[in-house]
Amino acid sequence: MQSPKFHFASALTPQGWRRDVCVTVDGGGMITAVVAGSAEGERLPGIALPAMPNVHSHAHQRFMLGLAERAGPGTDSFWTWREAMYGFALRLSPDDLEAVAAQLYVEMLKAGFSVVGEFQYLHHQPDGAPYSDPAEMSLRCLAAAQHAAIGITILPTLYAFGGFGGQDPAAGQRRFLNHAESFLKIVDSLSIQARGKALQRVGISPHSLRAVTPALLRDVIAGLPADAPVHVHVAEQVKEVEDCVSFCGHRPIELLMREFDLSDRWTTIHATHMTPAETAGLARSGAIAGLCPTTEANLGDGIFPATTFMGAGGAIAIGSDSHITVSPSEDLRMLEYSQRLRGRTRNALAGGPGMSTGRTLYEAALKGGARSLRQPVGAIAPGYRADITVLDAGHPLLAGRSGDTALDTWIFSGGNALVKDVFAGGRQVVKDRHHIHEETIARNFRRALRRLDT
Ligand code: NGQ
Ligand code: ZN
Repeated sequence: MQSPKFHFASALTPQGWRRDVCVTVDGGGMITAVVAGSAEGERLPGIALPAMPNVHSHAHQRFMLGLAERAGPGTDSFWTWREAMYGFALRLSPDDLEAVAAQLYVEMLKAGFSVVGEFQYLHHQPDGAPYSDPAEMSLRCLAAAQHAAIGITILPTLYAFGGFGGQDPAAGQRRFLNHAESFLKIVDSLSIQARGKALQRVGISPHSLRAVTPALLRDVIAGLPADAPVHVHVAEQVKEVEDCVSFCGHRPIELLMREFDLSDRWTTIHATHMTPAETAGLARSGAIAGLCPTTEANLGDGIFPATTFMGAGGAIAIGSDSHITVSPSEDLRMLEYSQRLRGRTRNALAGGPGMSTGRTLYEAALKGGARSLRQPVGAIAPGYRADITVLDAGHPLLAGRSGDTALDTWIFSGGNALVKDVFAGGRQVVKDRHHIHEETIARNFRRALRRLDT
C-alpha cells in the first residue's frame, strides 16, 4: 500500500514556515517525509500546525460545566467549588464516565488538541469499594480515547490522605483512595491495555502533596518503569501553601524539590504560588509547568509567574483541566493576558524584540507538552507522529494573514472557530469541523446527562 500524502497551503515546521508542504505518513501514523514547494498529496488548503498536547484533564468535570457559576450562601472559593465537584464526582458510573470522556475528547480534537493527559482519580465505587477490575474507570478513559481517536497518556491518580501529614480522607474522597500495592495493580492493568497501541501511554499522578506523603510516592515510583511520567498538583491555592508551611516549615514547591530529584519526567500542575527562588529552582530542574490558565482563572487560583519562569528557561505546557473552556488558543491567550494584567505591559511572553507572542507560546507548549506526556508529537517533521491541526485559510479573519500573523490571529482572536481539520496518529479525525464519530458520541453523552439528571 502506498503511504498517504497530504498537501497543505502552508505549514509550521522546525525550520519555520513553509509553503506548499507535502507530508508523507506511514502505516503507523508517523511522518516519514516533509517536502516544501511540492505539488503532491491530497489537498487540504489550510495552515498546518503541529497539534497541541493537552497535559491536564479531569474528564469527569466536563459534566458540571455551567452548574457551579451561581453564588453560594458564603464566599465562594476553590474549596466550595471542590465540595460541589465531589458531589458530581460521586454520581458517575463507569458508563457515564466513558460517555462524558468521549464527548470531551471529541471537543478537544475539534479545538486542535490531539493528545490528552488524563489525571484520573475516580477509581472506585461511590462507597469506596473497588470495581471487579480495580482499573475499571481508567480503562473507560482509554476506551473513550480510542473511540474518539485521540492520543492519551493515562495518569491514574495516587490518593491516600485528606491533607498534609497523612490526615484522614473525607467521605467524599472514598472513590479516590489506594495504597501503594492496589495502586500499582491499576498501573499494571493499564500498561497491559496500552501495550502496542500507538496512541496510548501510561504514567502516574500523585494527586498533590496533600494526598500523598513523600515516602508513599517514593515507594510507588520505585515500582514503575524509569521513564513513566509523573504529574502532580502543587501550590495552586494560598491556603495550600499556608497549610504546607504550618505542617513542615516548607512551601509546597520547596518541599517537592527537597524530597525529589525533579527532571523533565515531572510535570507540576499549576505551581501558581512560588517565591522567586522556587521559580528559578523549578525552571532549572527541567520539570514542566503544566498550566491551566482558563481553569485557574475560573477557580480564582492566582497568577503563575510566567514571565520569570520562562525568562529563566522554564518549560511549560497547557491543560484544560476542569474543561471550563476546551481550547488551546484560549488557554494560551489567557496565559499571556494574566501577565499583561499583572505587569501592565504588552507582549509579556514573546521572548524578544520582533518575536510573535503566539508563536513563542505555541512552540513552548508543544515542546513541553510532548515531553510531559511522553508522546512523539509536537513537530511536523520526519520521526514525529502525524498529529496536525489545520486552520481554515479561507476564514475571513485570516484574509491577508499568513505565518506568525495567522497564528497570532488564531490565538488572540479567532479561537476554535478557525480550526478546520485535525489529524491524530496520521488519521484525519476532524474533517471540515466535524469529528468522524461526533454523532454517536454526542448521543451517548446526552443519554448519560439524562441519566445523571443535570
Ligand atoms: C482536582 N482540581 O483534583 O480536580 C482538583 C481539585 C484538589 C484542581 N486542582 C481538588 N484544579 O485539588 O484537591
Ligand atoms: Zn487538576
